[in-house]
Amino acid sequence: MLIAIEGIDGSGKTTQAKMLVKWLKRAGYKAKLTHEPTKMCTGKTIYKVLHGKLKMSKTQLDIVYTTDRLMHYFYEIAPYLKKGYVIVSDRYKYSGIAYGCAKGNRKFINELEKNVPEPDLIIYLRIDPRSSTSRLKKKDAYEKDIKFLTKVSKEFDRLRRRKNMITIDGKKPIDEIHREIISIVTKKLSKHVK
Ligand code: ATM
Repeated sequence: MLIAIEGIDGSGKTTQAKMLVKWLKRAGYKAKLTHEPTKMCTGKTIYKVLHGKLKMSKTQLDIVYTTDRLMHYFYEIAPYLKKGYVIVSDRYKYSGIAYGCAKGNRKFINELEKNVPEPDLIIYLRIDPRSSTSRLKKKDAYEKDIKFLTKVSKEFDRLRRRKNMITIDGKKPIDEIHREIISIVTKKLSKHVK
């Protein structure tokens, strides 16, 4: 089963993804934590752009994000799904769609992402951009821009209507969010047929 944890920067995704994997392992599941952008050559290229070390147009960058996602899926996700792992991905396809659409590439992004495999469950940690940016220590190209994060947030809100996406209030205490996630994941695992 593939679980994606999504949200804007500073929404608590990484903390919750780590806590969930720890809990899954303790509960006896084979579990693996992954992240996008990846550590593969495509992910490294993305971070070079985000840190101003490489120049690329928005469209070129979106193509690299989707390529990175496909590399992620085929090398780091699919082989483990076959072995019965629960994969928890800190960002996945819906980060691509929300950030890409917020940059104004809506039609192009939707076309690019059309054939990227769907996660079984998406947990969206919803938080307002002012609260999230105040949590961030290091700022990169997008994180500096509250206006941009507000657009991304609206795009995530638009995606919330999807039936496999569950929204959690990202301002709640860490442990309370963790308990909510466990309850959602437990229900999903009990219904999940490999
Ligand atoms: P992290 O903050 O999770 O390291 O991700 C780096 C950035 O990549 C993040 N925004 N900032 N800053 C979100 C952005 N991103 C996209 O724009 N499209 C994508 O497909 C993904 C996976 C991330």
